[in-house]
Amino acid sequence: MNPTGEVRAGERREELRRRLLAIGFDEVRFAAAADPGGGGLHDWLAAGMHADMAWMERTAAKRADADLVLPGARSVIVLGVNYWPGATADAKRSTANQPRWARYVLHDDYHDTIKAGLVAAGKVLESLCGAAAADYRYYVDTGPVLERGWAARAGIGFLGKNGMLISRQHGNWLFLAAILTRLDIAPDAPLRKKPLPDGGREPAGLLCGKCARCAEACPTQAITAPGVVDARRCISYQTIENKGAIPRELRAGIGHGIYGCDVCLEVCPWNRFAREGRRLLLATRYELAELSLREVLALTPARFAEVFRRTAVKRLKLTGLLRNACVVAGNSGDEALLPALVKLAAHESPLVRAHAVWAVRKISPPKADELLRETRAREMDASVLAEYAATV
Ligand code: B12
Ligand code: SF4
Ligand code: SF4
Repeated sequence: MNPTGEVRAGERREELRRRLLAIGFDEVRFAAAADPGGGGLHDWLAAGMHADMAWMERTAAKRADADLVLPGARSVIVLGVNYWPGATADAKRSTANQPRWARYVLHDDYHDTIKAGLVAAGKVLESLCGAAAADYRYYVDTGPVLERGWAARAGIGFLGKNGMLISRQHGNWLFLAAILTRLDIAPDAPLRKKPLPDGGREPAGLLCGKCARCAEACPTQAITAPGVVDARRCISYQTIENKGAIPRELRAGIGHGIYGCDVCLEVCPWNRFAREGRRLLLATRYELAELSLREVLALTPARFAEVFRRTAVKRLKLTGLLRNACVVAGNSGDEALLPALVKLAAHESPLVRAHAVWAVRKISPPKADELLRETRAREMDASVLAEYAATV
């Protein structure tokens, strides 16, 4: 490293990598910030696949070009954190008829815990590189940066047909983060051997071969082409990002998935190389997977705040979680849940009421009219009345 902020290959660059690994990142690699890489993003947005995530549209130009985020950016430090829980903990994650949580959410919110690592990484950068390193931007799913594209560019892994950044060491189970800097750091090589194809876009499915397990397993057919996920059909979007009603035609596909979806990740053969994560930047909350559906359906605002404190679930809010729980209950076919669902059909939120009505009618078409007689008589909201009238 010299006073102009050049960090060429060699001892100093490897010292930086060593110190960032020691903080708790499981992958630390470097990419040159020069070429924009948003070709795929623009097509995806033009097709409306971002659903109502308007913030994706607003920040599209920045996402495609690091220079618009940090003028004069020269390098991207791309970081990965392995969150594979190991086979034993994973086996406990869900049993039949238990609500199923995406693995990533069974931690204190990773945006917070990994951010602490990024703050520490910034200090390392400053101490190693001095004034030239002082201005940088760091993100962990928190900024306008195409994290998977940069990770592929830096050689952390390849973009799978499921859209995920897949690592040969960690499979699909890597959180990604990025630091944009004006330092000139010699880049690491990507896994592809050929120059980049169209518009700086990393090829999807580089190491997938003929495999198509992810697209075949997706319960809602959300993978429309290799590497392309239509958020409108994706259970992860519907159960986390969508604040409104879950489209009726997608509810059955959600199965037991109460928050997020790991189906296209867990079927991937590259996971066989994954080892249990070190979790230096994570705090596990595996006990959440043991909550029964009955407990979730009975959550009060106070209990919700207590159970999901510090987790990403708190952003969904109680109404969002109850909405999802009603869908899972409907799919379970479990008549023992009917009393809890009938109670939720009188909930103060029309969103919860609508999904509770759907669930009661799904579980027991013959009993539904009788069970819902009172709530139906009192119902004034058009969206909920539509659920009473719909075919299930
Ligand atoms: C919006 C979003 C979603 C949306 C849309 C998903 C999607 N397909 O993009 C929804 C809510 C559905 C979602 C779901 C999930 N998400 Co999400 N999501 C994001 C977010 C915020 C933006 C992704 C994005 O830009 N999408 C638009 C598409 C078009 O872009 P893309 O998939 O990144 O791929 C493009 C780039 O790679 C680009 N590209 C190609 N070559 C190059 C080269 C360069 C240099 C550059 C810059 C770009 C580039 O072109 C590709 C498109 O063709 C990122 C965080 C971030 N800031 O990047 C997390 C992120 C992608 N999600 C993540 C996770 C964990 C998930 C889930 C697994 C959560 C779950 N269990 O429920 C699912 C997986 C669904 C799936 N199969 O993709 C992780 C993925 C980690 C990994 N190893 O890949 C991320 C990176 C968050 C993080 N910091 O860890 N997500
Ligand atoms: S996360 Fe689930 S719904 Fe979304 S593409 Fe993957 S398998 Fe399909
Ligand atoms: S499941 Fe198969 S096709 Fe899908 S990402 Fe993994 S290797 Fe590629």
